Amino acid sequence: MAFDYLFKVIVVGDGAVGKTSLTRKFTTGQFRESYKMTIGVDFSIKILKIPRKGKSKESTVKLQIWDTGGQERFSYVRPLYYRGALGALCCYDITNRKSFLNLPKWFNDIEKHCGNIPTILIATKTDLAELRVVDVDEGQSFAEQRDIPFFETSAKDGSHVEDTFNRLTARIVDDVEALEL
Ligand code: G3D
Ligand code: MG
Repeated sequence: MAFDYLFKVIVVGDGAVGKTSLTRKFTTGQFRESYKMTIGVDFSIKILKIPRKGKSKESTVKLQIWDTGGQERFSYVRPLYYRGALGALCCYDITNRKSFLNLPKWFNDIEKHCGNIPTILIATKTDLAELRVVDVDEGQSFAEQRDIPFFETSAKDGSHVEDTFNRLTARIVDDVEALEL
């Protein structure tokens, strides 16, 4: 299929926050089906149509989504994982405070390897409301401090999964098209 752009994006965050589940839900529509634990660096592909401001034609984007099983913590894999990424989803789990407290580390890694690329803060597992330990307000204010978008998602019920990837992709398209002008 013809496409206007090919973008690499990365999904980062602590182990077990739901990075693979989010990516699989978006690319296959399924949760906890036919998916293996992430072993090493893996990527999924999805074609998206992004409306363009003030133009009738939409942009077709082939999104290459990189997801890892934590191996990016090893110095020899990390550059490969981050190299060429044009956007990032930085994830924490609303039922795991440590994953929220570790966010600055992930943001530092993105900045160190990719510079100032479009990044979105993602809270995962909102279907587990009774197990929530990180309030919406905390995620919201973290995102506001960094001036980035924030979405609360669930790979299980699909809540805001499409929105996150569409928003990130639209931001990258905006950046690229601003450069082309
Ligand atoms: P990771 O890729 O960040 O390491 P995974 O995380 O996608 O492998 O998910 C880790 C565990 O959390 C998995 O459970 C997965 O099913 C669960 N999970 C991921 N997203 C959600 C969600 O939105 N809702 C719920 N309820 N669970 C989720 P297991 O039991 O397989 O370890
Ligand atoms: Mg994984």
